[in-house]
Order: sequence, then structure tokens, then C-alpha cells
Amino acid sequence: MISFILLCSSVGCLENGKPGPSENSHLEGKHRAYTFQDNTFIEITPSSANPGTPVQTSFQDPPPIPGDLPSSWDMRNAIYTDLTGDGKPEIVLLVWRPWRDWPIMRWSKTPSPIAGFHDMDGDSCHIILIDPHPYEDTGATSASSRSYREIWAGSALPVPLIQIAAGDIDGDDANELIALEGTYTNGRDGAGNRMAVWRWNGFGFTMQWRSEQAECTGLALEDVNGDGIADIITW
Ligand SMILES: [Ca+2]
Ligand SMILES: [Ca+2]
Ligand SMILES: [Ca+2]
Repeated sequence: MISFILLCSSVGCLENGKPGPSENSHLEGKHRAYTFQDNTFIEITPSSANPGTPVQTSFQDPPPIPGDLPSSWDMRNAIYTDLTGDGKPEIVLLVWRPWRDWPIMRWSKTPSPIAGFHDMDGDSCHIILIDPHPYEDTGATSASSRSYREIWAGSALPVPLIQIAAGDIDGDDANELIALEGTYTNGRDGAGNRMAVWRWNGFGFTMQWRSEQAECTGLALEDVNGDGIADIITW
């Protein structure tokens, strides 16, 4: 089952289940593709006779993103999907925002382990899950009174992300978070250099797989080998 809707990102907006702004597959041009087989990801070489097809979505009609997100947040991706496995979609945000230390470090005399997790502007990269319907619990009757509410927010990532996608890439009916990693040195607009797959563990995300180093600038999920399950494409 595939379920992701890319609401808005640095690479395109309102990509409702289609991993790019056009109907065409990303297999055109320079790309690499990976599929999950035998408990690992294997690079595959698609052919012109077997082009990738955009994956279908499960969650339609994404709600508007709450308008009161902090102005200091640079939202790079927003995905409407169920990553936590409870059957209810949340809004998954890829955010760069001003770095803050762990509160507990104010009592520590040792250097913070996350001290270097920021770019030249002092911004760090975070995955944040927010409630897509926060107003429903407040008694408000319309989305106009929406205010954002975090379900889960990760601390500064040691390796920042350039782009994220989500979908079930191993066919177990649970969605994974697929991330294009970059570097704080190159910043949020720099090229990516690895793909990583993360899975929700009940408290946060556990990395399941990480690709070899290979520079790329974007990712998408398409079914390349025709088995109905999304594969990862980078370019
Ligand atoms: Ca959920
Ligand atoms: Ca899965
Ligand atoms: Ca496939």
C-alpha cells in the first residue's frame, strides 16, 4: 500500500501522489533505482521497456497546513501520510529552524553532543509530525481556528535532509520514511549524497537502510519492476 501526498516542497507543490510535476516517469535521464528484495535494497536498472509508474496514494484531500507554524521554520517538505502505523495520517514536516540545544544541557559542564548539528546560518534540520486536525479536539468548528500541535518532534539531525518521501517500499502495509541526506556544510539547497530509509518504532524513527554515497538532487517513489510496490528512484 502506498500512501503519500506531497503537499509542498522545494522541488514542487501539490504532487498528489505523483512524484513529480509531470506525468512522466523520473526514469528519464540520469537516475538510480532501488528495490527491496531478500531483506535488503538492491539497485536495479530499469529499461525503456519497463518504465517506472507513479505510485497510487491512499490518503486524499490533505488538510491545510496550520497557519501558525513559527515564522523561523523553513518548511522544506510536508507529507500527509500515516507513518506511525495507527491508521490515521499525520502531517510529516521536514523543517530547518534555528538550532537549540537540549534543555538538559544547561546543567551540563560537558559540550553538547548536538553542538555541531547546524548550518552556517545556525539552522538545524528536523523531522516533525503534527496533528492534521488539531481543531477537532478544541471544540472549534472550522479550520480557520487551526493551530498547529506537534505529535512528535525530533531533535537536530546529525545528518541533515534535503528531501523526504513516504510510502510502503517493502510491501508490509506499513509506510517508511525515505530521506535524501545532505550535509550542513552544503546546506539545505545543496545536493544530497545518500538515501536513507527510516521506520517508526513507537517513540521515534529507526534507520533501516542507508545507500552508498552517490550524489543526487532528488528522489521519488515509483514502481520500477512492476510488482505493485514502490521502489526508490534518485536523480
Ligand atoms: Ca498515524
Ligand atoms: Ca513498509
Ligand atoms: Ca516495485
